[in-house]
Amino acid sequence: MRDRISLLGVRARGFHGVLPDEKRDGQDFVVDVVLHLDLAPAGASDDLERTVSYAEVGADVVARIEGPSLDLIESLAEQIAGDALARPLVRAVDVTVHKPSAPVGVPFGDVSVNVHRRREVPVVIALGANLGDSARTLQAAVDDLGDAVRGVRRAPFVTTEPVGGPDQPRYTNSVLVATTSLSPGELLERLHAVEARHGRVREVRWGARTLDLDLVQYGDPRDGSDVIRDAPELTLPHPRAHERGFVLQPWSRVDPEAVLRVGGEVRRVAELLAEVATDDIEEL
Ligand code: A4P
Ligand code: MG
Repeated sequence: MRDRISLLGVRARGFHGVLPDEKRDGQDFVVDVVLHLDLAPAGASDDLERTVSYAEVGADVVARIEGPSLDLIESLAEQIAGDALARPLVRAVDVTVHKPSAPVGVPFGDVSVNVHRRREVPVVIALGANLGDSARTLQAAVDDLGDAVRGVRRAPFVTTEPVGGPDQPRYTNSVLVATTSLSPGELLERLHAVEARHGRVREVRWGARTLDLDLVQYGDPRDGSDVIRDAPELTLPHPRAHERGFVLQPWSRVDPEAVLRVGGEVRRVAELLAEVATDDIEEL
């Protein structure tokens, strides 16, 4: 994510430090905050709701500087980073806390700490293949995702009857749940790169493929942090996941408590699964 909002040089008086006179007399702290988020939606719509208000971030910073006394500026930086990441849309943050009057004991220009923190977002990815050694390809694809995802849990492979498209072999499918610090667009790019590495070509829609990686859900519908997007290049949640046994069955196996937004409603995946045909699904 290359887009940023920088708020530099926020100054306030605080009582942070190890020494008793720092806690008693206080001193000025200066904070720089750089937020990493996708600014394109706000740029295209001119809508403040689609970005982060730097005024609110500034108020948060001052509240932390003036707030309860801490020993370390490391802790202050951590708290400010936590506040910034708690704001919707913020993917990552850089926080620098300067303490220009710190008791260093020698003449000095500035002392500061800088932390970089990224938000981890839960994601659900559906995997499918019906050409070549499908199970092997799916396992290799999970490995190839590398540092794009963390804490990966993968459902057991199942074989399924093809849904839609021309006559084609049975599919091997699975679903993985993980977290990512990438934006939805960046993650989709990585999925496409892994598909390409495994010889995926796009000729017939819903046609046979060596590998299909679909982003089913990004964020958590339970707390409303899931991304809802209606663009052809990336629709979220995946518009057909809720009606497909080959997604719902493995997903509910790897996460029995999973939920999916369907229209305006947040539904349990196990419940959606009960509404679709599953007799053609076989565990490998
Ligand atoms: N795209 C939009 N939203 C997304 C998203 N959430 N995740 C765009 C991934 N891609 C998304 O995808 C077409 C375009 O959709 C891409 O350019 C992407 O930017 P694709 O993978 O090239 O084509 P596709 O997979 O043939 O189309 P689609 O619409 O993703 O198909 P489905 O609905 O995923 O169905 N039967 C069984 N048993 N098992 C299967 O795995 N898979 C399909 C594909 C059909 N039948 C199947 C299975
Ligand atoms: Mg696809």
